Amino acid sequence: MTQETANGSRQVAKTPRKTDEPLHSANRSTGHGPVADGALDHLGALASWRESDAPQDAPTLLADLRAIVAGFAVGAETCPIAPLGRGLINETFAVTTSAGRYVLQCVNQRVFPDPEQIMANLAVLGAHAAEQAGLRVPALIPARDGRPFLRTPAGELWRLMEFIPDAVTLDRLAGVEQARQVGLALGRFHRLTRDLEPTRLGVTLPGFHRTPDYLARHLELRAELPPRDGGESDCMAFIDARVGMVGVLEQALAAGLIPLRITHGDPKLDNILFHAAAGHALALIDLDTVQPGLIQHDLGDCLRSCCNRLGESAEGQRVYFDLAFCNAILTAYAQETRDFLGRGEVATIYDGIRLMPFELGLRFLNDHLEGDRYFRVTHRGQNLLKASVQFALVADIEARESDIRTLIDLAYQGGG
Ligand code: GN1
Ligand code: MG
Repeated sequence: MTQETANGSRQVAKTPRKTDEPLHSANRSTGHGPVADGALDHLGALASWRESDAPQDAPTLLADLRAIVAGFAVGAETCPIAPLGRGLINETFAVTTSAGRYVLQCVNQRVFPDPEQIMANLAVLGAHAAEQAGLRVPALIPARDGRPFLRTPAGELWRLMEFIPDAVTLDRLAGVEQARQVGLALGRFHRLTRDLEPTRLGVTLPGFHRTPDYLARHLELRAELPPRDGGESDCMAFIDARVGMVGVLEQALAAGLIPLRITHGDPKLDNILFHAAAGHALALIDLDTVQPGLIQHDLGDCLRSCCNRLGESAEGQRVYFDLAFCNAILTAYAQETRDFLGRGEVATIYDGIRLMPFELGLRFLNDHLEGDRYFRVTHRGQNLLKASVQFALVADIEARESDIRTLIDLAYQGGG
């Protein structure tokens, strides 16, 4: 996957000016600093490290945001525009106007080479959802020129979506009933998109879950940059011991044992909306990576996020994979998917559960080695820490392999 689509004009457009209040799509829960100063500290720390490091995101100015909102026909803004969510890629804001509440988002074009393809996919998905009760795709608000997005003179692509009311995201799952809701939500997504021919959607992120490509990139980086500290060396040794498994899903696909389907691509807990009062899952959001893929990727990604109860930045604690949550998610997921998944798909679910945290660990480590250009970070070393957390999760999954396989078997044998 290309990570080199940095757009010079974007950097220029986002250079903070002193005359207005800057905003940032900060991480509320981690207290990720909101403004320009934090970004500059971060740069200072990097300067001693490697010259090619560039700021990942400079803050967007409130005045810019107001001008962008005015490009959509949604009435006058009535509340301050506020950063929303904890996404690591796009910038996201909540906007309230006289016409209602909305989610405003800038699509990160260093990550997504063709954001118009995302918007085209959303249109196909939205039309499919209109026919399928239960599949919720947030409505896009057209810009004043009628297009479903707005391009700024600097080339940024912004979109405005309906704000789904009474919905919340969860930092962590509080219990097995919430875990069950996660499994139902993902299973329903796969069930309701199963009759959508995968080729109707374009590829928005080429090679997104091609684990062998991340390994190949890793080996290139390693040849250029030998490990500089114990953390990097430990991660590299962990990877070396597992190179044999990275192609397991590609091989199954090539052998015709598993099919391509429509996948979400990023069904981590943050991307699942729950009803604030009733607690049931309402929708999967963050649909940019909906594209042809493998259900094992989605299930593995969802489980690595939801069953790691300490979170992606679990510093100094023993990372583990929670089997009770895994069981609740798998059982509910199987309830929705039992009648259409093939035997080969069920037989490779464990491979996906092991592979996805491994792949994410590789991606975090590669980004660390490349100078934190892809994932938003608050400080140098964060991607390395996150890589080691994912690898610890892989080790725990491996230690519990037979239990996890039993849970998969039970889920798919069970009735109802
Ligand atoms: C990114 O943008 P966000 O936070 O939803 C990433 C996922 C990772 C996730 C890890 C397009 O998702 O693949 O699993 O971070 N999305 C992309 O938190 O790379
Ligand atoms: Mg995402």
